Amino acid sequence: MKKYSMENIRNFALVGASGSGKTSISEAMLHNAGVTTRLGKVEEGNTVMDFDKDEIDKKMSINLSLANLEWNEVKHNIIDAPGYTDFKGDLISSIRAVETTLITIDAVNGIEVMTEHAIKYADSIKCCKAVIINKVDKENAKFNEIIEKLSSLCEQVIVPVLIPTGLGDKFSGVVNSIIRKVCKRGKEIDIPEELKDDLENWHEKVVEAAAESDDSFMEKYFDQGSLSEDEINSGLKKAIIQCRAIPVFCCSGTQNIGIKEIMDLINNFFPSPKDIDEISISQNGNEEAINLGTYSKKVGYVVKSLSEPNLGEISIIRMYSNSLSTGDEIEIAEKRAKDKIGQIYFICGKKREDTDEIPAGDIGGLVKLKNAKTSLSINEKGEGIIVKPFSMPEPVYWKTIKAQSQSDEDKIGVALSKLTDEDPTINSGMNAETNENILSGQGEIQIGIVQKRLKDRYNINAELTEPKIPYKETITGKSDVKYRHKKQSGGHGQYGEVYIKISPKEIGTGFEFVNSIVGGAIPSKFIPAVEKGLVEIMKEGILARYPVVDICVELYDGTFHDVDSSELSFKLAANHALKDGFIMASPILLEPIHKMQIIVPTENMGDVMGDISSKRGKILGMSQEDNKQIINAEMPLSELYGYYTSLKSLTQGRGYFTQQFAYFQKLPNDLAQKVINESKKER
Ligand SMILES: Nc1nc2c(ncn2[C@@H]2O[C@H](COP(=O)(O)OP(=O)(O)OP(=O)(O)O)[C@@H](O)[C@H]2O)c(=O)[nH]1
Ligand SMILES: [Mg+2]
Repeated sequence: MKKYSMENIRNFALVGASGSGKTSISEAMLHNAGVTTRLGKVEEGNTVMDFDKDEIDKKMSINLSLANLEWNEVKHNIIDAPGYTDFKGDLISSIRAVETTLITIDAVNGIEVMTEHAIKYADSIKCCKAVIINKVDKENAKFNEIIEKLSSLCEQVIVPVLIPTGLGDKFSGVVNSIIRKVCKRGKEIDIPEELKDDLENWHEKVVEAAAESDDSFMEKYFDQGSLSEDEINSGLKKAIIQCRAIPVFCCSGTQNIGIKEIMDLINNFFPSPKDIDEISISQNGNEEAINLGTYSKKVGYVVKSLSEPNLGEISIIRMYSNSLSTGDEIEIAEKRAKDKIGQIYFICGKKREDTDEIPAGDIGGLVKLKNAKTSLSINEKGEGIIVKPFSMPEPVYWKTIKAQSQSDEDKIGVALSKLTDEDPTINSGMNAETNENILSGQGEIQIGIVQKRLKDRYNINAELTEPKIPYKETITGKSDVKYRHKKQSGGHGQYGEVYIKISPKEIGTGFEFVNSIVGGAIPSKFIPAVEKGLVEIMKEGILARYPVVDICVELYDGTFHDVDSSELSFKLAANHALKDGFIMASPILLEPIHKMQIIVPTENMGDVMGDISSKRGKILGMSQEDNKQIINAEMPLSELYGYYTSLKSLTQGRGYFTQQFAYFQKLPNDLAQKVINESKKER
């Protein structure tokens, strides 16, 4: 396998909304570079990147895929990231592995939710950006409007570099605003008259962006009003690397028009790993940066760990400094766990090619490492360097997952952990309160794929149901009760009597036991048993089998029997006393309330706000950002579990939200009654 110096490598990730054409564009690139002999089609399920069975079935990417090609002596490592919102984890992981985020926009749909996510994520880790407006061959395709929207959305200067000769069926080639030439199928043609004025304006933008990247260029530009061709080229590249400018290209991925021109521009203007000499890291909790020019130890990043029937068990790794070779001992920083490097490959879709090392700046595949999980960092022992630290999005979709047989139940834990290894936005874990295995993630399709892969890969049948709500029980009133536990029917009897006062405590302050026994009314050796009995029944729940919280129980009197009293008798007496006293103290159910930030297009705001109120939600405040409304709200968890689906339908998939647990509050009586009846039925 040919080796490339760092200057001759271009790592970029195709990211953006689902259906915008990322897989089709990478397919055209691979075809132009001679990696394939014919142009595959997503519809026909024969593209290089969408090789997974589920991807072919759904005609969309589900996992990020990697491929490499050579274009005029330069190696392109292309990551094709899935665009569906459920697969945000792979979008984030892709952006962390490359120098340039190549954001794909559908010329008909324009800027979508995932376009904005991609821009936000790339900005948050200072990754260079470029934009491709794809599908300009389609009816109703737009170009200038999208440029305007991008200008209002991004801090950077938007520099149109490849402009369509026309839109829809008038699209036949691209106009390059740097060299002021029109290219049709790789051939330069004369500039059509009607484009000449616009081209001058676009070219001016290019020169301005180049000038702003360097003081001496700026000076010359002010003095002479222009720059030389070399200055324009080096200035524009600098502006891209400084994250000051975003070049915009246009093309048709399926017609393979404009793609070769884009590949040339990637060679000339995208940063190589050598151009980015610093990466942000965190080490022992300190956020800092390492200089890749001077740092000599091994630093790498697990872009994706995959167990793929076609590809096998593979960890895709981006190396930032030093290199990885077979036999190397490494450490997974986040886990401080060791691993040993086995066979190494360069990856092209589902194909892999043996190689002996992954050098700094390159991306390759390893036989799956034991501890390497998507988005973790690779170091030398003891370094503890986390590459480009990033917090994964909180879950917005939850299901209870249950194996349908005991033998499947025994296997499901290991299988789920393998599947969550692949995508860190998927979590599975027992909810100790409801005793359910909860699978959470970014959406319906993602969780559905997990269920399907349990079946396809591990032959496990698992059912997905709505999770139970971890309600709590408490009281609002007081009661004063006594309970005598007495079993004296010959032989060793049982006897214990307790007098307790029960009162409510502030929500969230927990349980308090007060021992006010005087005069040995109850021998002190039995007092712990009383408390144990209280705690036991509190765990089990009284009203509807949910944990009892935030009460104070004062034990102030009791009676005992010299022979028949025991820890058990007093535990049982306390058990029953609390059961009776709790019911008499105006018991209520508490429900978990989550705070949320909901981001929706302005035009959907009215519907979304109405929907929040209909779900017993509370709107705390609102703010506007560009054409979006940010709504801060609170909502009961019981309504939040289904919120992903309703927000999707209210906003046609353009709304999204984040959420965190906030506090517990009283569940309204009518709903509480339903929960109580439900638990009675279950009992
Ligand atoms: N007319 C036209 N159709 C295109 C073009 N590019 C892609 N398509 C079609 O758009 C659909 C989606 O293309 P994909 O390449 O799968 O899009 P994607 O961005 O990879 O989508 P996800 O994998 O879901 O993120 C397919 O039906 C393609 O044939 C284009 O330039 N012009
Ligand atoms: Mg795709």
